[in-house]
Amino acid sequence: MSFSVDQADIDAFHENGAIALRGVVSDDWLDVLGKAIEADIRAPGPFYHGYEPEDGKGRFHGNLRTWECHEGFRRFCLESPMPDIARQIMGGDRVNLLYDQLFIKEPGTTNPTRWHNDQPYWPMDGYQVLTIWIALDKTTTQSGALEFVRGSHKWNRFFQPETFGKNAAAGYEQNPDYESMIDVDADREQYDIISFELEPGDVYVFHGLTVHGAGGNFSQTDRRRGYAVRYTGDDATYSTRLGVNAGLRNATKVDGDRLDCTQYPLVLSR
Ligand SMILES: O=C(O)CCC(=O)C(=O)O
Repeated sequence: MSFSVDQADIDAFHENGAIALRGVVSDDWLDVLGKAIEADIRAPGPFYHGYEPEDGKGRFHGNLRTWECHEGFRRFCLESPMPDIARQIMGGDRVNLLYDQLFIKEPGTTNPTRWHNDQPYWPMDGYQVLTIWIALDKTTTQSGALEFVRGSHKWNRFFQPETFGKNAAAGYEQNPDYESMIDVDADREQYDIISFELEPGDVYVFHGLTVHGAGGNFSQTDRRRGYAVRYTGDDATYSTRLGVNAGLRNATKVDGDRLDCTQYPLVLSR
């Protein structure tokens, strides 16, 4: 099954840096993803980055490159309508899978996802890069809907990566060319913040440079399972900047290379 993205949504993506698309992921695919998520929670792959919240309530399960460990994620990333949706939005002829990532906030996990933008964490240069974030559950303001600073992908600003757990500065090399993250919450009025609530099967699509964050899951009963798949387009090339997530690098690549390889497979080409 294919999914045709309206031109108005494509325009809104390029203008605002983030959109919501409704009814994109079928119940069958949601079932595949739901099973793969439970398998990953039982036996996480090597890039697990979850944590127990400071107040002892809830649990955050984060993990990346899960498609390399679980057949359901692999099929979804490569064979579902997602790569073609990415191509329609980015434009161009080629789509590579950069990687995928889980963001599971169990009921009562009050930890927010800090404001950040993604591309500083990623070993690639280029404008054509986006995330499709799939809602497995109803995702509301109370349960941790994502928020985006409208148009921030056009700032072309690279903010220093931080970990999402307790010790923000740990784990990432400092890049002197990156800026310190701005404190959006300290002055929310100054920024044009947009957010969308999602039903299961709806998705966010947002650019790699869009500043975004999310609240905790304050529901005591409902999970907030988000599954993010990152795709690149024609203009993407490999780049080993300082501060990039070490788990996303590839030792066989040098700066300027096309991404195509087993780790970043070419999924579509026309
Ligand atoms: O789901 C979340 O809480 C954060 C998602 C996110 O930051 C991302 O997909 O880049």
